[in-house]
Amino acid sequence: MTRLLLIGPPGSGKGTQAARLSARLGIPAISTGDIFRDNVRGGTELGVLAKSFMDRGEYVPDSVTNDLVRDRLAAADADSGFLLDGYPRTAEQVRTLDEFLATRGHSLDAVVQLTADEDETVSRLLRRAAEQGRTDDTEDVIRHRLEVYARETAPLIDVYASRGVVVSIDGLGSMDEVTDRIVDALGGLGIDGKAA
Ligand code: B4P
Repeated sequence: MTRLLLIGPPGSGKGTQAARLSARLGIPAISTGDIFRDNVRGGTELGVLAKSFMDRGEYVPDSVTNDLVRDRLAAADADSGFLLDGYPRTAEQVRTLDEFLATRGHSLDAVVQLTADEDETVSRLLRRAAEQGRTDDTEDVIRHRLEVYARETAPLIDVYASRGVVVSIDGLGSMDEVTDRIVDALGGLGIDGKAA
């Protein structure tokens, strides 16, 4: 059973690597960003609320996000492990996740930190804006997302580092190179994919 999370600034490759690792490790990738975007597309109440925060580069309120993730983690397919992508992002979300796992006698096996400098992340997100037209990928909103990340989320890495579970991975290079680095680092911890 493998329980992982991926953490890093917007554009560091979390969503990209989560999909690849999910396939390699045979565990569901749970992306709060994807869940919010699905709801925006579906025009649900949650989607309308989430969009009002996402379009400004702000985090969706903890109360909403925590309820959503608790429900998702309680689903049967997460029993055999999971890879959280983009959650937790605040100290309150860490507390909620800790509590959820502790009541089940579980804990995280590893926290994969993806690093990438600001010039690279901004240029990746502007490229994605040109290709996909995501409404939160305009330059002003991207800069704001990076500020919010530095203020709210970057400090969480120290929290997990003090528990000895952080694996820091250089997110620069090709997508395949980054995947190989993560797979190697997890392999060193005894966390292996189903098949090579
Ligand atoms: P997310 O969906 O998590 O968006 P993100 O931080 O931009 O990362 P993403 O995973 O999409 O991008 P990636 O780096 O993989 O969150 C969006 C919003 O949802 C947040 O701003 C917030 O409002 C809300 N939200 C989500 N979770 C929340 C939470 N827990 N609490 C509150 N609010 C929450 O990829 C970026 C681009 O780089 C892609 O185009 C990709 O193709 C490219 N790329 C990736 N790897 C590359 C490589 N090695 N080389 C070149 N390009 C690469």
